[in-house]
Amino acid sequence: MPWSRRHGAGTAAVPAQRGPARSVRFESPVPMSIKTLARLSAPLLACALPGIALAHVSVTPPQAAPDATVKLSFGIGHGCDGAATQSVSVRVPEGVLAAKPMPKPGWTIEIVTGAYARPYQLYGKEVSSGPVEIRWTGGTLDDAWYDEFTLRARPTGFADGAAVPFVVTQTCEGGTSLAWDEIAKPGEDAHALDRPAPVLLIGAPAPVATAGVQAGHAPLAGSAKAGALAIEGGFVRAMLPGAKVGGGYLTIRNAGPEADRLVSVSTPAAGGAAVHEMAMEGEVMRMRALETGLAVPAGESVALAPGGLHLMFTDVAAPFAEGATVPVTLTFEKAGAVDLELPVLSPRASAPDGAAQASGAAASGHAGH
Ligand SMILES: [Cu+2]
Repeated sequence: MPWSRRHGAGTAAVPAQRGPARSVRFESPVPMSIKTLARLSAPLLACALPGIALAHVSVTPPQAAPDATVKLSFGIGHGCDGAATQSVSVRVPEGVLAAKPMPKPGWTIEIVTGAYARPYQLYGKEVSSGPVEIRWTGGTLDDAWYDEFTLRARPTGFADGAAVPFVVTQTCEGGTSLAWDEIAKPGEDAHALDRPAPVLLIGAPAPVATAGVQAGHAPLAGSAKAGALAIEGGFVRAMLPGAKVGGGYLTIRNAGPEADRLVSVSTPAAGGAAVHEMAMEGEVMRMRALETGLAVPAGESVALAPGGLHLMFTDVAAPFAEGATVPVTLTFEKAGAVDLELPVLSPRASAPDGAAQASGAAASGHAGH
């Protein structure tokens, strides 16, 4: 069994640590079948955000309140080029204190400690060192399986809205490794990254959006009607400061007997707007513009939703801010131009009622735009 291999050839692949490091190893006391565990969590591997490759390493929940202890699960969706994962290392970012791994049957835990860049107050005590890296080694996670590696930690001293990347390195059978260490610079398009580090957003939980639940005569935010078409449940996700690219989602219902086609999207809030689809490029899911528009068959609904079809806004002048609205014009071949206001929900919103946002839903879990 490959379990007996503690590290494979992974040590060299682990990023450098801060300060002098010390390593403590714990053997997991429970010799449970890892096959069973992997099977239980196997369905959770979809990627929710437009343009981010499927099965990138994710962090759940994707958002945490400032200065609060949070349980974080890192989802590993595939091996290294088909080879089974035998170790997973999570680098604990500066300012994330008191990291404690959750034991994992079949895996050995290693906690690497080191000096912090500055002292922090933790429960009334000053701390200047602590865990800087957590490693799970000695297990086997097949390329075809999904599993999560969990730790508890306390992000400390981050500003509301901060994005905290966790560098994750997988080491696989045969000694190959995969480092999820790319971090989008301000203004850089996170879509372009091949190996993005999973990012934890720091922020108080978003208030539940009212769009979709308000009653009355005024049209719901994010909805509109034009002829046989009804646009429903529209929203855009809030963007990180400096981000240039945003995503929008809505459902188009065609109650009429004739097919229609969404041929263009425009908004004064962005330099460019288009309908994108997700498509496999080799092993990687990428997005691309629908060159001939989006067909809306008679009597059917077409959903633009996180992880699939979406409105893509590029060259956004001022990042979409939660609580605001974005005016959008959809132009259809037959129904003509339809104006609507899309409410800006949390960067993690996956539905207009906010029900699934930041709740650890399996559908979310990647870095925002
Ligand atoms: Cu896109």
